[in-house]
Amino acid sequence: MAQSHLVSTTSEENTSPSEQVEFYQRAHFSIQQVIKQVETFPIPLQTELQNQLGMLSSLSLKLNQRLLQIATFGFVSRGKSAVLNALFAESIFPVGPLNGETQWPRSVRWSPGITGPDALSTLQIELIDTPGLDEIEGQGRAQMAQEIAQAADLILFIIAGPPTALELEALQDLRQAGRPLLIVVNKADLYPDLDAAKIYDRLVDPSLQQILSPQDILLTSAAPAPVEVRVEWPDGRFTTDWETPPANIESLRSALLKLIQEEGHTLLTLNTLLQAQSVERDIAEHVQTFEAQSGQACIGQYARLKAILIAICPLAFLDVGIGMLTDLLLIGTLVKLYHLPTHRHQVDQLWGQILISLASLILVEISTPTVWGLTSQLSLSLLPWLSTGILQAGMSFYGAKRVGKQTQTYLINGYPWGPLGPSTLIKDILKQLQPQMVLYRLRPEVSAQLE
Ligand SMILES: Nc1nc2c(ncn2[C@@H]2O[C@H](COP(=O)(O)OP(=O)(O)OP(=O)(O)O)[C@@H](O)[C@H]2O)c(=O)[nH]1
Ligand SMILES: [Mg+2]
Repeated sequence: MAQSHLVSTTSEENTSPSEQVEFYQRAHFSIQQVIKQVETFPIPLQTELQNQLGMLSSLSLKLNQRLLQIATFGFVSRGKSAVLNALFAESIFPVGPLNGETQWPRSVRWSPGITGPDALSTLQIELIDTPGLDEIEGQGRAQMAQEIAQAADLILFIIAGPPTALELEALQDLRQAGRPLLIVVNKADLYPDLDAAKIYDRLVDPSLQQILSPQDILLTSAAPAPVEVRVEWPDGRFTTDWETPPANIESLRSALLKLIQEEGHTLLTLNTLLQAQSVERDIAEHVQTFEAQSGQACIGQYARLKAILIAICPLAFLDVGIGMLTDLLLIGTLVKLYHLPTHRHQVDQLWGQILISLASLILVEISTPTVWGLTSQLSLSLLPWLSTGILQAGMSFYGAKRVGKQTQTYLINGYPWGPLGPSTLIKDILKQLQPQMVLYRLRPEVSAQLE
């Protein structure tokens, strides 16, 4: 059944294979570029960034292997492990009635047994079983489950019956993190009256209804409870017996395969880039802290130099030239100091800052005759020269400080925004999303992570 469903949806592929390959290559190149860049940093800074380098390497490996990670997420005893076992049609993960049966995350490769030139055959799929979110003894374990869910490309949010208030809260958190998810309503055998529309109505928060559609809510019975059956014997006797019905997981299986088929590549690339973006921000913050003192000293030196040169230079047009030159030198020195690349976007913004700094200087130059007039009326011979000098010096000092501060900010914030930076690629992927995609509904949340 899943097979025929897949065949019918292949033609609806949302991004062309060449676009998918292009995004992969760009994402891969983007991560490699940062790794190479960090290797040019001073050795003590490189040592500080070992964790970040490790994360970038594993992201690069994940992309190379085309490894799509799907994690279960939910409170204890909802049947997270049972659902995965039913997908595998094998008892791989421990299942039990006691809360906290799963103590550590475990992952297993899943091949749904479908071949063909599509996403399902080019992607490797890993299913990850996690401990319950409300693991009583293990705050740490619940935290671990959160981290895994954040790193996964797709989440199966498993509930049993109607969602509780706490489950709705956890869903909200996932929404804010921009995680794509399917809601699996397990133990459906115990709730015969329940359907997807009823669960959808329980998502009282409109923002949750925005990211989910009733099709993303799937009812399953991964390990149905035994049912009592009446057995009629040839001699006319009736006895009762207990029978365990087979798992009913087909709706989840086909929805999952359809999603992987249509959006698997995009899910993998987008999520890898989101993680790479956060690692790059972290790197930029480390660089800033590492160079904080030198950066301040450098800005101070250039600001003083600019102020002195402009104060003693008698010619107005030379003042403007000196102002521009020192601002440019300051930017150049900061760029070298921070070892971070500059991009067109940042350069344009910095030109804006330099122009503001020059404009304020020109304003002082223009107002000079007025100051001279006033002070000479007061017959103070040296005062005109002194007062304009101080005014120009102050303005130049302040202007250079501003240019320096803005350069620091643009270098740090602009780091993931290079032409091949993860933020730029994420923006490009968001533009390609089609309205029928699950990811399309998450655009506001993903965009919020770009800011
Ligand atoms: N009736 C019914 N029981 C189920 C179903 N799925 C799982 N169970 C039972 O629910 C209990 C918990 O299942 P698990 O798969 O261990 O649940 P879990 O969410 O992995 O639990 P933890 O690992 O403790 O967080 C077990 O006793 C299962 O037999 C189902 O579809 N119907
Ligand atoms: Mg479990």
